Order: sequence, then structure tokens, then C-alpha cells
Amino acid sequence: MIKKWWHDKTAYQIYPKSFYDSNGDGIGDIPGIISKLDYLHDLGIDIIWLSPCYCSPLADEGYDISDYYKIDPRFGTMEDMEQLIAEAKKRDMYILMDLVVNHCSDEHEWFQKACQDPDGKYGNFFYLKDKKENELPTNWRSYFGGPVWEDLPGTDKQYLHVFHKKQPDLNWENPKLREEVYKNINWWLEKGIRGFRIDAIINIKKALPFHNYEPDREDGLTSIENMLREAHGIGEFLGEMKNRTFQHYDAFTVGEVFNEKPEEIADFIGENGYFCSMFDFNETIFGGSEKGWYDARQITPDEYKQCCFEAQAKVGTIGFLSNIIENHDEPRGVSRYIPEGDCCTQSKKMLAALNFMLRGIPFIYQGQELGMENVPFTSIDEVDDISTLDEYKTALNAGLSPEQALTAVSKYSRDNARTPMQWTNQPNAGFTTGTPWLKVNPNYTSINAAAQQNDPDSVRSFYKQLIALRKNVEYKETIVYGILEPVWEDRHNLMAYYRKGEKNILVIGNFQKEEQTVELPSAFKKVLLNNDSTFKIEENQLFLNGYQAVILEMQ
Ligand code: TEU
Ligand code: CA
Repeated sequence: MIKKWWHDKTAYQIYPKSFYDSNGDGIGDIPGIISKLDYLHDLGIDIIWLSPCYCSPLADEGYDISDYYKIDPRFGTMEDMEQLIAEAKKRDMYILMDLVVNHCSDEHEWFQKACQDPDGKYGNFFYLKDKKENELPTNWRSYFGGPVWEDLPGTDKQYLHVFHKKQPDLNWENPKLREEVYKNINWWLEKGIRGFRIDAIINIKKALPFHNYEPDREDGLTSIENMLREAHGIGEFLGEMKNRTFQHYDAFTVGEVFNEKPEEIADFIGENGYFCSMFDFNETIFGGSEKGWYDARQITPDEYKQCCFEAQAKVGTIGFLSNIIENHDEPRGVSRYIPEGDCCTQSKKMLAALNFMLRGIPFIYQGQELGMENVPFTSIDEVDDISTLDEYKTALNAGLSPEQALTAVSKYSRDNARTPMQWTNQPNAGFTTGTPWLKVNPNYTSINAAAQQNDPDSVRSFYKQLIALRKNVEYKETIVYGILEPVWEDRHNLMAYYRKGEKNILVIGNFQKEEQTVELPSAFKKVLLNNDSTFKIEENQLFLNGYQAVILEMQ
């Protein structure tokens, strides 16, 4: 395997709006990020992925871009961005931007021009269809609810949007559109960013010609996934994009890829893949229901383990997954994967160890290193996220009471991850001196960075140790490149695996509050990390306290 600069890195996702507000307007911003670079550097972070901070009406919080070449004034200026890149570089850190090119904003100039002249150049940047009375071009349901078709203002046409109506899909079949995308990517890479996280990219290839699919809900519509399953040939776009852009800059790219088929993994993330890496979403999609969030099923520890191992087995040594516990689209992992009532410092550290030591690139989402938890929403009015609002409606339509619907969507709300970062126990968690754009989780008085930074037993300190272990010259080779081999796969509430390479590392997590004992397959050499104050071993019998996790170097 050819070694790449990004293989041994640890990445951190920043959701700029909620990270740190430097000027008191209640919105996080780039100067705020700059002022926290030392915090991230101290944690051991190498790569920072910024969720979008381009000009945007923020209908989908920045994933609706109205100008790909400008920073939204709410987040700062281009000079701020340049300074961020430079300051990161000084600390040997790299910036990734979010590449959102399945769609733009309906306030983008291209879309405005398409409205003015739908038959002209820019009309062909989008998917437009003639409007018919009482009939939509297709019965596809958008990811955020309702049909994917909307009237193109001032015309007798309709446009396609697989996400929100303020996010018109870009027509990748049009080479002129693709040229514009590549130009933009190269422009940013020239500026010194080191790569991209690539948003919703599997949606760029549509099954042509458009047609209806079997409805799967009472609204008569059908999930977009039914169309995507039939869409073939995305590789032509992705290969071209890579050749025209990323490849020339040795950029690090992580695709937001769902539903790839096993035989496509090498095409996506093999040595010559379209991307360097892609996220493992196996755990996050588990238990999902076609009906909506209200019908989703909670994952158990055994299922969590299976999901991780399944993804690892699929990829093997073909490439590198990017492993996450959460992101800005997901609830907080500690609230989701740790059984209810058991969420505590110890179990949070266990989850961290089990996920972090998987083969792949670890991505930490802001606040994850503090063990930030889901938010107790008391009213749907506290929710900003369009996806949650739609799922709430879906739950009501299915007959749930408003209270039940709120409880159901609260579990999965994207806003769980979007509340302001908890810096201190001061008002608004020290995130802003003004009024935060989104409610702060009331538990900031106990869960915050200031309290954890100098506490050797904090969740943050544990993350710091995990990152340090990944960088440790003695173990690095094994942690980065070693193969992963599950152990005791059938043991209930126990997740354990080897990382084998130059060294032999065994990761074990007792995924329950009760103790359990395991018989080590060989003698151990050294305890590399332990989230518990005790380490009890007799002969080769290892006694694990509830939610104890250990990382051992084996003979
Ligand atoms: O998400 C893409 C996506 O396919 C979904 O998983 C989405 O997160 C889910 O439907 C929400 O409940 C990406 C971004 O990560 C997300 O924030 C954006 O909203 C979306 O694309 C559109 O740009
Ligand atoms: Ca601000």
C-alpha cells in the first residue's frame, strides 16, 4: 500500500454556526474558530472539516449555497478564511471544506438566471420539466418531505429538488455545469485548503429517463432511494471530478456515500478510488424505517458491534473508512448507542475507545470529545432543523399525539448535535455573549470544556490519550495499517477486536453495566489504555467492570 499523508491523521468536524461566536451576534464564526485552534491542537487534531460557511440563506444551515466563492458575512470574511488556513498550517493542521454540489441554493445566480430564461444556458444547469395540471413529473418524495418538484418562479416549468425546495438539484449530465464545479474546487485548493468532505454525492446521478416508482407511504410518493437504486454510471462523474481536481493537489477527500454496493468499494476508496475515504454510516442507518423516524428502532450494543464489524469486513484493507460516532445530521452518539440510563463518563469513554481504534480515519464531531449529550426538547418550537420539523409532521400524520411525536423525533433530531459547543459553565456555555441562535443544552454547567481540560479523568482527557496513542511511534503503524480481527463475536454486550500489524493490539469494551470476565487468548504485554481505575487479571482471566474498556498490547 502506498502511504498517504492523511492515513495517520485524526480529524475533527466543526459546525461553524455552533462552535464559537467571537462578536456576540449569537452565531459562531471563523474568527471564533481561529481563537480555538490551540484548543484543537492541544487535543491532537490534525485535520479540521468545516461544515459550509459559504454565502447561504441558511435554509438548510449552509447546505444551500448561494455563492461558492464567498464566505457568508455571518461567518466572517475571505480574509478570515485565509487567516484560518494560515493559522492552521502554523500548527501543522489542515482545513477541509464541505463540497455541496448535488444542489445549490435557489438564491444562487444560476438559478435566478434559469428562472429568467429557462431555455437558456442556465436552465440546463438544473432539472426542469414542463408543468402539467394536477400531475407531477415523478412521484419521488424529497428527503425533507413532500414532492421533489416545485414551480420554477415566473415560468411554466417545475424544477427538481431531492432535498429542500430551496436546494434545486444541479444537472450533472450537463458538461458546462461540471466545468463550473471543477473550477470552484480548484479555486479552493489553490487557496490552500487540503481537501473536501463531499456532501450527498450519491445523489448526483439520476436514473434516466425519469419515471414513477411504487408509492411507499399514504402520500402516494416514493423514497428517493428507489430511484437511486436504478441510477447507474455515477463513476463517470466521480472519476472525471477526481482527475480534473483533487488528484492534482493530493487532496484528502471523504465522500458522504450511502448504499454503496460491496463490489463498488474499490472504485470508491481503493488506491485509485474516486475518493480517499468515505464515512461508515452502518450504525447510523441501522433501525431506520421507511415510515419515518417515529418508527425507527433503537440499536442494541450487540447490533452496534455487528454494524461496525460488518463495515470493517466489507472494506478490509481495500481502503480506509472514516469512522464517526456522530455528526451534524445525527443525534449525539453517547445518547444513542449507550443504553438508556447508563450514559456516564465511563461508558462514554468506552464508546470512544471502541470506535476510535477501528481501522480507518477517526472523525470527532465538535463536543463529542466532551461527551456532549442529546437535548431535552420541551417543545417543537425549540427545533430549527427542517428535517426534524418534517419528521414531526410525518409522526403526527401517522396518528401520534404531539407529545409522542416530539419524544419520537427528539431522539433523532439533527439539532441534538447542533446546539452550541459547551465551552464553560458561564451563561450560554461561554459560546456567545449574545443570544445563541439555538438553545444551549442545559447540562453545560456540568459538561463543558473548561471543566474537562485539566481533569485527567475527563472524557476529553481520554480522547486526548486515544489520539496520542494513535500518534505514538511505537504503535502507530499497527493502529493505522493493521488489520482488524473481531474476537468473541458472539459474546453478549462485549465488543472486542484485534488490530494486528507490527504489534498485536487487543481492544475490549464491556458494553453493559454488569461486570464480565474474559479469558485472554494469550498473555498481555502492556496496558496501553484503560478507562477504569482498576485492572484485575488472574492467570489470563480479565475481570471487567461495567463499561470498562481496555486497550492491551499482546504477546
Ligand atoms: O446529508 C445528506 C443526507 O443524505 C441525509 O442523510 C440527511 O442527513 C438526512 O436526510 C437528514 O435527516 C447532507 C448533509 O450532511 C446535510 O446536513 C444536508 O442537509 C444534506 O446533505 C443536503 O445538503
Ligand atoms: Ca458571530
